[in-house]
Amino acid sequence: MKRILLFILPILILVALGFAVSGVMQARFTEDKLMDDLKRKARSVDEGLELSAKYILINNDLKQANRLVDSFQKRERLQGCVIYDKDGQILAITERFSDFKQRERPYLKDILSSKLPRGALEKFKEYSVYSYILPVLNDDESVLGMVEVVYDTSYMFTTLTELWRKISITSIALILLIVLTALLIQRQIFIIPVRRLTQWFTHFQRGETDKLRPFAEKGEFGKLISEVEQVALSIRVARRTISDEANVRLQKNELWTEAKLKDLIHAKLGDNSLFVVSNREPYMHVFDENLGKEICIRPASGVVTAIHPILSACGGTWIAHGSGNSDRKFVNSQDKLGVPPEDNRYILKRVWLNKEEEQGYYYGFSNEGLWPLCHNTHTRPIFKESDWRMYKEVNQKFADSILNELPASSPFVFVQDYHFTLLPKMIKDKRPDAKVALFWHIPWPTPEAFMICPYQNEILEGMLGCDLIGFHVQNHCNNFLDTANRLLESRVDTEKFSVVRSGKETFIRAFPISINPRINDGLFKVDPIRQVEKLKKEFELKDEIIAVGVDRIDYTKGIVERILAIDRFLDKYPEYKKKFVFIQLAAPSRTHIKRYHDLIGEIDELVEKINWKHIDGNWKPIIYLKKHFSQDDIQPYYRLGDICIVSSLHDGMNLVAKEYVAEKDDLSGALILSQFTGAARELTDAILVNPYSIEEFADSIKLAIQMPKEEKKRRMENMRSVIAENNIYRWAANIINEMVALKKI
Ligand code: ADQ
Repeated sequence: MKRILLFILPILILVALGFAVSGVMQARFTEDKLMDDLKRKARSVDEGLELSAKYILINNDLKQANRLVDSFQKRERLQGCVIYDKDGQILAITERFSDFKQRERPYLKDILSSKLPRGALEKFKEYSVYSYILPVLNDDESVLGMVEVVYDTSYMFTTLTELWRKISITSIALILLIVLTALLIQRQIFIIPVRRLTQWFTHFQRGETDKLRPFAEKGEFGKLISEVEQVALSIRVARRTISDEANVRLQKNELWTEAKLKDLIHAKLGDNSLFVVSNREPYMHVFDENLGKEICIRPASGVVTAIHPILSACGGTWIAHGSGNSDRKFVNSQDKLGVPPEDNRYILKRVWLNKEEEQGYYYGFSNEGLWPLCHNTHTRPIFKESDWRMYKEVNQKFADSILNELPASSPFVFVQDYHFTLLPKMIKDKRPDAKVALFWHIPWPTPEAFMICPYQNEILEGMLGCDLIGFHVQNHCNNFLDTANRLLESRVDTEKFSVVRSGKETFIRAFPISINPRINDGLFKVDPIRQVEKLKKEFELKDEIIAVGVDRIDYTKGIVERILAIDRFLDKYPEYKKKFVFIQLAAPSRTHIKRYHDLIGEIDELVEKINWKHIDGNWKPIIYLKKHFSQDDIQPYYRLGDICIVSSLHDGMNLVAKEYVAEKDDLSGALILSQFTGAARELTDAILVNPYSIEEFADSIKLAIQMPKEEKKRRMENMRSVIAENNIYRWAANIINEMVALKKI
């Protein structure tokens, strides 16, 4: 619009100026001409009256004089006639000008003495009139009197107004015509070709066109098209080369790395890049009150921790809720931005939710309903009809946003978690060719537990829109198959591990999620040993045994049980007083939900109480750091920790356990791990505990402290090789391989 205005406005101004100048000139000319006509007319009428006036004045014929002046009264428009005697006294006057009798008219004397006629404009009432006075001379050249004709000039102004009206109408019509023509020309020579080029490039990007050339065009635009053609060609060649090289490298049997995953994606998915959708976004822009400016943070979320390295490696588009209070400031017109901000590796598309949507879909149905439903923590799920309605609406909103992005041929959509159970079906209904996978990051409950959900059928049907559903562990897969078998009219194939419903088959597989163990490859931003020393100094630590816990504040993470176990440990083994310190890093989350709000208060109080109970001089057993840390800031705590405590009451996987192990490259340290985490199935060398059994938990802390160095080393080595082998790249590769294999079934 701005550009069109820039194009049209100068033309408009010039045309309008042209019309204004020529209009003024034409009006002037017309006005002069009309005035001239009037003067001539007045003079000739007056001269025509001269003889009659002479006769009247010589004979002093008042009757004739009045007849003459009265004849003007009948004329249309304001016209009049006055006959004066030789002293300048009025003998007869047209009635409508009788006011002249009262007027002082000093110039009459001048006319009588000079014997010269006089024509001038005069004011009469509200009118402007033209008066022409002619002296009437006798044969001996003596003055007999005067005769005056008066003409109203207002018709001149009417004529001029009419003229201006015509000039304006013509100008406006011409201006409109010029603007229209300019717009048509601009559309023809600029907008249409640009639109065609944009369409061609969009299709090319989506892999929908095989045409090598956008279209033929000459001149400057032709040069632009040729440049676009070159870029497209380079992209085509690069894609092909990468895909060939990728196939070669994939044959090698090495550990899964970022590069290898990249190769796999290029080889198996080709140009069809990955579309990931999750509720939590990988980067949030928030206003930092202390710094007084916007900052970009990585949220504390297992999903983000896991998926970010994959998209960093392979590119693609991540669609997520833009929940940062400054998020809108950092997106383009399509609500997209390149991330990481300092090194754009993939596209983040933010979906906006209003308060009502966020409350109903996220806090309500997802986190007060589905989250407790899927975790055995004895927290009662809350299902509200209004929350469910919002949940459905938001799923549809995300579906629309994704469908907008999908390329023409076989895209791969990878949906994350319990926030989007309805999304797979919504996508499949519109794009049956799309391959849709859902990864369920939390546990799947037994059919009996799931059955209490009032919307069980819609949820299962939505999920079964997928080609593949992944869970962390086989047990969750089994629970899901049982649930589908019991609650839906479907066929469960226990050999293929799939659910068939209405002719559509969904495969169920276990893919234990992991982390990117690159964190121990020496690429630290800050020297880790110096960081550890800094922490020791900050917390005035000397040779104490340090245990750490790193969690979102969530009732499933067993933070309360952990603190109770520490209390019991110190009661039971008082010799460790002043020799043991537990540091808990805790990121508040979902604080608008009462259960979470209450939990924050409960933990605050408990920490206070236990510290007060055991405090001795400068020593207290628990250092509680309630805030969100960056990944770089968490690493030194893992290094500092002789022990890491993960005590979830129920957890899909738990990445903190894996992060701790990955960080311990000196093979020191011991992991105390709840047996109710998915991670416990893989990290069998951890000290496994039942967090509900405070006694056993307390003893496991002692066991971790007293474990011989060699034993710790052996266990840590085993756990590290599990994580190195089963890293996040293998996890993603397994899912992609499975999807590609499914295509061929
Ligand atoms: P979460 O329940 O979020 O994820 P988890 O696996 O424990 O869980 O990962 C939490 C992540 O947040 C870790 O990367 C951790 O470093 C980070 N974090 C923890 N405390 C933090 C703090 N104070 N500041 C900043 N970051 C912090 C869900 C499931 C899990 C599953 C993951 C991945 O509940 O079972 O393992 O998804 O699938």
